[in-house]
Parts: sequence; structure tokens; C-alpha cells
Amino acid sequence: MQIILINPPSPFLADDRAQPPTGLMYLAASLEANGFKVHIEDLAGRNDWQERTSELEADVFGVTCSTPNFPIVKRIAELLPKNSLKIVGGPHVTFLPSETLEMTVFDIAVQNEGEFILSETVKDYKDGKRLKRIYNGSLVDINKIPSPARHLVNLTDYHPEMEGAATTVFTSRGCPYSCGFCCKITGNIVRFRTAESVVEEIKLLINKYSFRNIIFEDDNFCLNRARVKKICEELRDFGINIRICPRADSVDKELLKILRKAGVSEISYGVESGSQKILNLMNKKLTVDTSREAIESAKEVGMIVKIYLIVGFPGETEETVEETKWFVEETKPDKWLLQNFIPYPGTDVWNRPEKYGVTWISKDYGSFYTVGRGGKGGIVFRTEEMDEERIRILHDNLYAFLMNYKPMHRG
Ligand code: B12
Ligand code: SF4
Repeated sequence: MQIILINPPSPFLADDRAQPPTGLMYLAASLEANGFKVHIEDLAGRNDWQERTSELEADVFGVTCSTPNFPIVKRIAELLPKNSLKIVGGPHVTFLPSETLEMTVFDIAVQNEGEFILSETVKDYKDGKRLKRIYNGSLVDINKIPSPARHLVNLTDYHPEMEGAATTVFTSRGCPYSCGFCCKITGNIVRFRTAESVVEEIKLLINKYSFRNIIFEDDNFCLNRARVKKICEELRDFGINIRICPRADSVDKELLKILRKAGVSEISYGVESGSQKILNLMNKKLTVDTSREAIESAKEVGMIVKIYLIVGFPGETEETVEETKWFVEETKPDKWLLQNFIPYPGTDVWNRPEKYGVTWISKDYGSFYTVGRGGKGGIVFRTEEMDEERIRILHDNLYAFLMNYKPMHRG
């Protein structure tokens, strides 16, 4: 039984080879552990993706789909062999499984995490059992799944934004917060990998793959302080550089010093806005002051600081954009990334638009990207106060200010 897992291209992005397709590498590892032969076809960065897809041959295809990838993923399914089993999963499908099946020629949609359910489904298919159209993989025990099948991709083909060759690691999944712009695909309960398994994976990346720069891609690496300290204790002598993205309220000077000693050279915070009014509307449960302190403290211990900003959340005005500019002027981050607010399926804004004054949300999923080529994102909703033009003006105003402050870094 030959299985091919496909990562679609994302031509709207400045670089769609910024990171390896980790979700597919996890799925492949579980399939291999169940004795299946798997190939990962990464179409990212390929202009000839349609020709390439038409050439693929396998019994089962699994395709991953984020919302802006939907139109391309739909086309990929049409190009795959008619007699193959075509399964689709990923963030978009998790929230819109029935609609995805109605709008495409996929046979099966899988919600949530696919490590166990995909192998079970393929086994059932092999045994000729009757299959359902929608499966829910739920949230898996991340201490019971194999490490990503990194041998199935060429890790050096990807360029995460860090000094020198870098790659990514997930040490936990989940987040207990409920920000209105986030689709919370990893669930509310945080699942932590053991410190031992994280350290083993990092040793493998150093010894087998020669990486000395690692990005921890967790939603929030610092939620369990005791575990962070344990990992840091182990990593101290490795001499590697690490980038993390914790919530600003999960770190303090003491922890930052420990992280710095363990090799954390770069830290990114989801600051989102310099306006407390906007943070409250977002349900971010964070104060502007906390972000300010977290930036100052990280700089004091010698880390490069990057901030993520969102513009155009319902309620944004010229005044709130000005507050974000003041915040940047005052805190002087080393790097920034500005994203347009997009009401993704599964977010609170998508589920309860009226609560945010949202009067229309587009179904043109190909435009559902927050930042793409030229620093621009799609504009896919309206509120009573903000039409598309006004959202564009607010974005361009802040973007011009930030570019004047420092050029943008992707990632
Ligand atoms: C790292 C990351 C990136 C990286 C790398 C992406 C990559 N190559 O994988 C970069 C910076 C490039 C990036 C870009 C973007 N990202 Co991003 N990103 C993430 C992040 C933090 C981790 C993704 C990841 O690797 N997870 C780990 C793996 C194990 O999980 P997974 O990929 O979801 O796969 C699991 C399941 O989804 C499922 N599954 C997935 N595919 C399939 C396929 C089959 C057949 C089956 C059965 C199951 C299955 O099983 C997998 C194993 O459990 C997530 C948030 C999060 N915590 O997940 C956001 C997230 C995926 N990104 C998001 C967004 C919006 C974007 C952008 C659109 C932003 C933009 N610039 O406009 C782009 C689009 C990229 C793209 N083409 O998909 C949203 C997606 C929302 C949506 N509805 O699509 C998320 C969920 C953040 C959020 N909470 O809102 N991103
Ligand atoms: S944005 Fe970050 S803190 Fe907020 S819900 Fe999503 S993962 Fe959690």
C-alpha cells in the first residue's frame, strides 16, 4: 500500500519554504510505525505543482490544508488519480469538514490531530472495511507518538528565520487562552512532552542533522516553569542557539536569565497591539505594560526581541494604530511582523461575528492570509465601522511606519 502525503504550495507567501511540513512529518512517522510505506511530496515553492501532482501515483493520498491553501488543495484533489483514496486534514478541515467535502472531490475529511486516526483509516481501507466520510482524530497523547519523520524531507531545503541553518521542534501542544483571532487548533489543555524526550530530540538534531539553531514552535513554551527549567538545565552545555515564542506574561527576569544561559538567543512575543482597548477586545488577557516589561527584560539579558502585531481587529481606529506606533517607538524591538486580522474558521470572530460588529465575512478562502508577498494580507470582512478600504488604510499606515522604523523580517 503506497501512501503519499502532500504539502500544497502557498504562492501568496513571501517564502513558502520557511519551515518543513511538520504535521505531515508527524503523520508519516505514525504511518511508518504501523508498517506503511510513505512518501512526502512537498510542493511548496514549485510553480509546476499541477504537472507534478498529475504524475503522482499511490493508493492513498493525504493532503494538508490551511484556509488560504483551500483553492489549491481543491485543485490538487482533482488532479490525483481517480481510483485512489483521497484524505484531507489540517486547520481548515478541522473546523469545516462537511463544507470541505461538499466543495471538493476528497473522499474523507479528518478533523484535529491525525497521528492515530490516519493509520487506522488506512488499515481499514486495506482490509476493505466500510469507511466514514468524516473522522475526528481528537487531540493525541504527544508522549505516545513517534518523532517527526525528518528522513522523508531534506531539512536543509527550508530556511526558518534565524542566523545560520535552523530547524523546528514542538515540545508541547495546546494553550489555555482564547484569543478572539486564534483558531486554537491544539486545544485548551496543554500537553507537555517530557523534558527527557525533548532533550533526546535536540541531541538527534545536533548529532544526526548537524543543526545548531533550533526554533521551539510551541504555542507557548514557558507555561510550565518547572519543565522549562529542567530542559534549560540539560541544554546549558549544548552550545546551541534557540528561538522561542512565549506569552509575555509567562516570563520574568529570573526565567529569562535561565533561558539565555540555555542558549535562547531570540524571543518573539505576540504583542498584537499597543492599545489596551484592542487587547481587551481580542480577549488577549494581557496588558500592554506586561509586554513592555517582557521586552525590556529580554533585551537586558541579551536576547534579540521580535514582536508580532495584528492590525485591523474589529474596533481598530487611527487612535489605536497610533498607540501601537508609540509602543514600538518606546520599546524598540529588534524585529517585527505585522499581520492583518483575518477571521479564520474556528475563531471566536468567525463563530460569533455579531459580538464584534462584523457584518460580512468572505468565502474567498484564497485571500485568508495575514501577511503575504509585499507585506500585505487579504481583506475578507467588514464591520459597521470598517469597510475594506478603511482596513487597508489602517494596515498601510502602520506598515509604512514600521518599515520606516526597520525593514520587516518574515517568519
Ligand atoms: C509553524 C506555523 C507556521 C509556519 C510553518 C507552516 C508549515 N510549513 O507547517 C509558517 C510561519 C510558515 C506559517 C505560515 C502560515 N500560517 Co501558521 N502556524 C504555524 C503553527 C504555529 C504550527 C504549525 C505546525 O507545524 N503544527 C504542528 C503539527 C503537528 O500540526 P499540524 O500541522 O496542524 O498537523 C496536525 C493536524 O492538523 C492534522 N493534519 C494536518 N494535515 C493533515 C492531513 C491529513 C491527511 C490528516 C489526516 C491530518 C492532518 O494532523 C497533524 C498531526 O497532528 C500553527 C499553530 C499551531 N499551534 O498549530 C500556525 C497555524 C497553522 N498558522 C496559521 C496561519 C493562519 C498561517 C498563515 C496563513 C499566516 C499568513 N502568513 O497569512 C501562513 C500560511 C502557511 C500555509 N501555507 O499553511 C493558522 C491556520 C489557520 C487556518 N485556518 O488555516 C494556525 C493554526 C495559527 C492559528 N492558531 O491561527 N505558519
Ligand atoms: S494567540 Fe497564542 S495565547 Fe492566544 S489563544 Fe492562540 S496560542 Fe493561545
